[in-house]
Parts: sequence; C-alpha cells; structure tokens
Amino acid sequence: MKSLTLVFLLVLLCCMFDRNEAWGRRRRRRTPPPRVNCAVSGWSGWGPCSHSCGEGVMTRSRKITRHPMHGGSACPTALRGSAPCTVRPCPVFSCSWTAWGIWSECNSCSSERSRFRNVSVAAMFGGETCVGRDYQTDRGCPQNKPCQTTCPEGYFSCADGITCIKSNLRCNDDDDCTDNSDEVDCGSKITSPCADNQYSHIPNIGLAGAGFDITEGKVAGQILDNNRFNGRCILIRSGDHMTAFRKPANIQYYGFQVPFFQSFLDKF
Ligand SMILES: [Ca+2]
Repeated sequence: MKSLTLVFLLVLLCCMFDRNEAWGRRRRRRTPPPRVNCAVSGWSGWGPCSHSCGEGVMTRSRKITRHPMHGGSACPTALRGSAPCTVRPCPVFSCSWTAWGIWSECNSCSSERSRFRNVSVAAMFGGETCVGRDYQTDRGCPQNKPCQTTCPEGYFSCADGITCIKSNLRCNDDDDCTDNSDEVDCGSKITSPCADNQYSHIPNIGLAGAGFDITEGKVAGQILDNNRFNGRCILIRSGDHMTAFRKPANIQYYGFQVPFFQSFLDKF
C-alpha cells in the first residue's frame, strides 16, 4: 500500500510540473514584443538650384533613423523631394552682325566684288535670330584692269576669270568650270570619260558637302562641290537595284544602305 501511495504522489508531481511548463509557454506566446514603427529625420534644407538662370529644380532629402520591427508602420517611400526654382531670369540675347568687311578687289572679268560679315552675338534663350546673309555681292563694280587670267600653263581659264581647270577637262562633256565655259566651242571634239554612257548624280549628294550652322541648327550653304568629277568616270552602284551613279571627285567612299522590311511570313 505504501508503494502505491508513493507512485501516485510521483505521478501527481509530474503532472503539476508539466502543467506549469505549458502554462509558462502559453504565457510567453501571449506577450509578443512591442511594435517598432519606422522613424525618419526631418527634411534637410533645399539644395542649390540646378540652373544658374531660368527655370531649374532644387532638391531636399531625409533619412531613415529607425527601421520598423515586429509589424510596426512602414517607412515612407519619399525620401527625396524636389521643387521648381528660378535664381534669376536668363538674359535674352538677340543675334547681331558685325560691320561689313571691306569690298574685295573688283574682278576684271566678271565685274563682281564681294564683302563679308560675321555673327558677333548668337541668338540665345529665345532671342531674335539673325536675318540676312553673311555676304554681299556687287555685280557691276568698276573694272580697273583688263580681263586677264593668270592660269598657269596646262590649265584652262574659265569665263569667270578666276577659275582655272586642267586643260584635259575641256570638252569632256562635264561642266568643270561651273559656268560651262569649258564646254563651249568644242564641236565634235567632245570626249567623255564615261564614253557614250550617261550616269546620274548620287541622289542628294549635295547634302554631303553642305555646312551646318550650329547656332541656328540648320543646314547652311554649300562647302564642298560634290558635282565635279575631275575628268574621271568612277561608278558606284546602289544596293537594291544596282543602279550606277558617278562618284564625285570629293568623295572617297560612298555606300548605299537599304533597309529590308520583308519577313519570312510575307513569303509563306
Ligand atoms: Ca569639262
């Protein structure tokens, strides 16, 4: 009987011990750690304006000083702010020309002289652009000397009195003087470097020799003359139809690029 009583007491103690442990675990589960909300600093001062004149942008920032924990409120996504700013209005510059230069010497053959001017102030910030050309030509100036060319031996003097071309460019069916004077009075002596074949100029080849005015953002006058062949008949062919064009003397290489838009789906 005594032994049974002892066993009963031991079982009772074990049950009481287990209940206390389970109750403690439940108690620990019921008291979660406190939530920690995100915290951010105050906004910094505004930074400098991005533009020294006209409309710009200034920025400010703030930092996360404490990250959220245990389900606390999240941090704001906007940590940088911006606002428009204007330090001062931009000064408006309208284009202006320099004074005209002096007239060139009057050409004794063409009775022409010319003078030039430059842009002294480029138009900026919405100012007025320059109007007019940067050169003037006076046709009919007084000739002080008789029309006399100074082309060296082996060269032909064009009718403008200032252009000399190689003698072998005369009567070759190409307007090498640009006034066609080298093709006058040729009779049946015309010998073309392309024989009897006629070839076209490369389409829009003049644009390749044009200048670009960066102050006005547009194509300016002709810089290189891409219509001269210097007595040669060098051909290049387009990539799609193999059409032959004459290559100008100024151009070292010219290649046609033809985009191909047809897909395999178009064929099947
Ligand atoms: Ca010619």
